[in-house]
Amino acid sequence: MSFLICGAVWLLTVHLPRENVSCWGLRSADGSPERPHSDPKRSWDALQRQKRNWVWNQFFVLEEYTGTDPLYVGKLHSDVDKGDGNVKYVLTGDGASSIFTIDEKTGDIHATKRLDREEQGYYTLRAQAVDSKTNAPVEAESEFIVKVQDINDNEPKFLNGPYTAGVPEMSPLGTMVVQVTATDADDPTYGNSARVVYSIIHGHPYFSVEPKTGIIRTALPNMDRETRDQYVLIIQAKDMVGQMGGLSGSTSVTVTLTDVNDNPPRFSRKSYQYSVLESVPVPSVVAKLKATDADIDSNAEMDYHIIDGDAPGVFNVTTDEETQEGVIFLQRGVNVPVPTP
Ligand SMILES: [Ca+2]
Ligand SMILES: [Ca+2]
Ligand SMILES: [Ca+2]
Ligand SMILES: [Ca+2]
Repeated sequence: MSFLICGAVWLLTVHLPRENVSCWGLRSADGSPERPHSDPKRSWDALQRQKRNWVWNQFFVLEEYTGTDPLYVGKLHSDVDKGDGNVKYVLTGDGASSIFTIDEKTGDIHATKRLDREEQGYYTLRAQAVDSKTNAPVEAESEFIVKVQDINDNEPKFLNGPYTAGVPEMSPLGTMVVQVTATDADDPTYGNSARVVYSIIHGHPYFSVEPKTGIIRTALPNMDRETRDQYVLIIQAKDMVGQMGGLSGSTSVTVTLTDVNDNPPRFSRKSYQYSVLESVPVPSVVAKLKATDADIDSNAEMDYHIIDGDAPGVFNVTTDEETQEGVIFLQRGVNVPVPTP
C-alpha cells in the first residue's frame, strides 16, 4: 500500500514500495508531469531517475499570503482510499488545527492564517489515514514538513549604524576607512531577497563604497583636514542585488579626517621689534610672541629657539605650554656702553 502526500506543485510519496504503486501524478521540478506507467517496475525506474529533481516530504506555502480564502497547501492521499468515505485523514503536529486544517474526506490541507517565514520557517506535521468508522489506522503515521516560502518583505538594516570613523588626511586614493554591514531577514538561501548591494547616496566625490563588501574608501587623494575635517556619508543597502523593485535601508557614516603634521608654524610678522631698559633686573621677560600652526594637538605644539643674533647669550627663550607663546627673557645684564664725548 502506498500513501501519497500531494502538493500543489510537488507531489510526493511518504513510502513507496516497488509494487502496488497506483497514485502517480508526480511533477518534475520544471513542472512537467511524469507520465504514469502501467508497468510498476518501469514506473519505479522512472521515479528513480527523476528522484534527484524532487524535494521529498515537503510542502511549500508562500508567506504573507493576503487572500481572503484559506491558502491551499497540498493533499494527503492513501490508495487504500477508494473514495467511498471509509478513510478519514487526520493531521497532527506543529500548527495542526490552529494554522493548518485538513478536509478529513478529501485530504486537502489549507493554511488558515498568514504565515511569516521570518517568524517560523517550517512546520513539522504528521499525517494519518484512519478507518472512518473505527478510527483504526489504515496507514502508518508519517511525518512531513510544510516549508514557508520566502517573499522579499524585509529591507536591509544597518544594525550597527550610525557609524563614525576616522582616516588620516592626505591618505592615498582608495585607503580603507570603515566597513559597514547591512543584514536582511529574508531567506539567504533562496532568490535574491537577502542579497544586498551597497551604494553611496551622499559623500561623492570624496568617498566610495564597494558594492559587495560595504567597505568605504577614500575616493580623492590629498583631502586636507585644514580645509574640511568632517564628512557625513549616507550609505544605502538594497536587496535584490540592487535591482529595481528591491527594498533598501540606509545609514550615516561620519568620517573625520585625522591630523597629519603638514603645516609648519608661522609667525604673523616677518620681524618684531622690542626695546629693553638696561636697568631692568635679570631675569626679566622682554617679549612674548606667538607662531600659529594650522595643525592640531601635538602637530601644533611649539618649541621656540633663538637661532641667530644673540652671540653673547644675553637673551633666552622658553615656551609657555599653556599659551604656546615664545617667552623671550633677559638672562644677563645689558651693559650699554656710554658714548665717549
Ligand atoms: Ca529583503
Ligand atoms: Ca521574507
Ligand atoms: Ca594637518
Ligand atoms: Ca604643524
